[in-house]
Amino acid sequence: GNGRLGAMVFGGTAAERLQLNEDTLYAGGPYDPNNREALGALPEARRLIFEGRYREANDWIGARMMAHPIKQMPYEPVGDLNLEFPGHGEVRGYRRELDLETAVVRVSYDRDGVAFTREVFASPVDQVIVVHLTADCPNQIHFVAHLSTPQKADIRSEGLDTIVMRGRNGDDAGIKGALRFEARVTVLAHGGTTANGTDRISVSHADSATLLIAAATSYTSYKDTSGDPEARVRACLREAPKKPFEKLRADHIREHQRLFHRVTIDLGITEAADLPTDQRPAKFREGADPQLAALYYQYGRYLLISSSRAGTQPANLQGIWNDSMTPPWDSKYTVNINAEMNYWHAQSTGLQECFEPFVDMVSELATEGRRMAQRLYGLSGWSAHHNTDIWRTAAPVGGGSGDPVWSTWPMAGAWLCQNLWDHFAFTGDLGYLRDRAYPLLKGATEFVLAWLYEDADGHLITCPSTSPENKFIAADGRLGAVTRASAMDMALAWELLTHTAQAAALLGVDASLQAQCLASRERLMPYQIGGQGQLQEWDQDFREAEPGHRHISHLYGVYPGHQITPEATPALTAAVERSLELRLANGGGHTGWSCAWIINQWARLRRGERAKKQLDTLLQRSTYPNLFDVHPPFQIDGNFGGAAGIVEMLLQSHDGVVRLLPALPAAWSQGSVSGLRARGGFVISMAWRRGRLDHGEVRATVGGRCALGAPTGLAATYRGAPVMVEAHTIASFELEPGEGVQLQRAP
Ligand code: FUC
Repeated sequence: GNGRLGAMVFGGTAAERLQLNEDTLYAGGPYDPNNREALGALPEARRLIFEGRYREANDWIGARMMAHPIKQMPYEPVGDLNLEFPGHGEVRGYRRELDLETAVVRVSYDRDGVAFTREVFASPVDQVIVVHLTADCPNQIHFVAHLSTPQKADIRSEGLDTIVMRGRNGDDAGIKGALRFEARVTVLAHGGTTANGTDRISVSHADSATLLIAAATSYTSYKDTSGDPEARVRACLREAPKKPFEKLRADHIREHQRLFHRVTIDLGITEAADLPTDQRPAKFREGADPQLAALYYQYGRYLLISSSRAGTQPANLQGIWNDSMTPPWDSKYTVNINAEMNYWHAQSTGLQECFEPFVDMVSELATEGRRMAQRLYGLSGWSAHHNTDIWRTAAPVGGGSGDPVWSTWPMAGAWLCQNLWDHFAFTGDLGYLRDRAYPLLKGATEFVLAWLYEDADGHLITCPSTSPENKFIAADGRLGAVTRASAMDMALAWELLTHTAQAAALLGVDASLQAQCLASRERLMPYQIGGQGQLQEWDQDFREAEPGHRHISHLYGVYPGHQITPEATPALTAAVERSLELRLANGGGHTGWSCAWIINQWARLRRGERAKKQLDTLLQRSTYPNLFDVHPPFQIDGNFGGAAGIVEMLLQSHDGVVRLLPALPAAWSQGSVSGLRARGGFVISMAWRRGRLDHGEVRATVGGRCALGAPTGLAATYRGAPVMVEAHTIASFELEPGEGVQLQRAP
């Protein structure tokens, strides 16, 4: 992928299939799903909940407040480029690889003594997917190329070197398709002869061949579909064919490595690393393949670099690798965990640029979310419910009947703002904070302050409230989902109010809003510890319908939040541990993303062995042979959350302290990293041996105070002078931009 165009490259000998995606090709067109009957329904919903009539509240909300249509628009594939290689069935030495270093796929084999190589990459520089076919003897390249698609489209050849597909996107749930799209393939054969059929190009006896694939839609913005896809693909194919293949390839690799090379990681290497990747997860569990974790981590970075770049759409549930017209959960943006998880590793692994599409999406969603807040609730500010699509709709939707267990959660604004804040926290970029993040945080805060509701005890609560996506068993034995003040809602409000107050203070604006945020934060319904010692999920200690539920929404305050930490809140930390144990004992963590979230939780609780065990599970149980995360067919969030979890075991910075090796498992007793990022704009490189830091450096980019600690202590050198940092203590260093602290093993 190049952020915008993605291809699944299937490999093979007699046939190759490139399954193509373009990041704006969703069904439907701009639409307004906000339910016009909803306004005015809220007081009755609240009354029912306060009377404990949860089921009735659920039905009331389900009948009156849901979006029309009740579902959003699915992401759709462009189609396939098919290559046929007559006579290539039987070959020797077949090898297929994806090189993460170069972002090039390579298929190679030997047929009748001729070595064939096929290379494929998606260039972010030239905005084309490039396929290059070579053999080690002249005149050996014969193939037929044609396009196919599940879309409504017309496919035909143009001249001897071009195949064009022109189509329209699908209608869905009564929303008419408003997009046109075009895919165009240019076939450049070197030597040999070229012929065309109505929809195909064939090449015989060439020495080599290069195919350039461009695709585009008429999507211009979430409100405007009037672009010209033909002009767009022609523009991509104007310059690229003039470049020699080697130049296309070198430019692609340079741009990939600009991002990819920012971070290195070494967790040890064994012979298992020589095995084909699909055989490695089994060795990982035995502890025999620590390099697989490092590979998984870099693969997570590769996938984000490939699916999210400045100017593209953010990575959706399947990144840009969806082959279905009706993908699971529409392959769109689920914002009650999945879309946010996609970016958890962006900051810590040096991929700040890849985060830009997320910021763009949130700012557009904020516009639609403001309209939703007015229409549905009559409230100011903006928010969204648990899903959005490329048309940036914010209203409550759900599968089938739109059950409120999913939909009744107007808190997505707060969660999305956590990612926005973190981007500032990691980069220290005040311009970004002022111009982009703060207006969005402020708008989300306006909504949350208006949404918070004072209960009889004077606490600020949310009502209706769900704990995504869990259900409880009410006193009458009936299932409920909608109640008051879920732990997650309170945690989201706490984090948002904290960050908005901090941002306003840093920018020197909105003094009264700052005060209001802090005052309201103090009045939020506090966490409660339930009868099993667990962190209570809802306002009452309900029994859970599904004790092993995949969501651990109530633990938000540990990760990605930072309200609960072992130092600041030991009793709550113990309750979180208990909650995790209970979830896991009942089969929790069974989806890839859930497993990945739990890795991050254990790491924040400084439980390195538990985090590692969960990572074993992720790699063993929730990883396909190509290392894609399992949530059938595939969901990319687990890849990203898993990569974030690996960082969290090695480096944390959420509580104002840069903590080195906070949750290092015994299996990784020796290793090194370079280029990791911590909040405050610090860049960390370090090596460790026998589970203790050996040497390293913390370097400031923006400068400021760096509080630093490690469980085994450090010998630091600061401005030429030695500073001992005892185990479990924290030392502070004032750093200028570019200045560093050198670290050595404590004696
Ligand atoms: C949430 C999860 C599901 C799935 C979907 C995309 O609804 O509960 O497991 O990940 O998002």
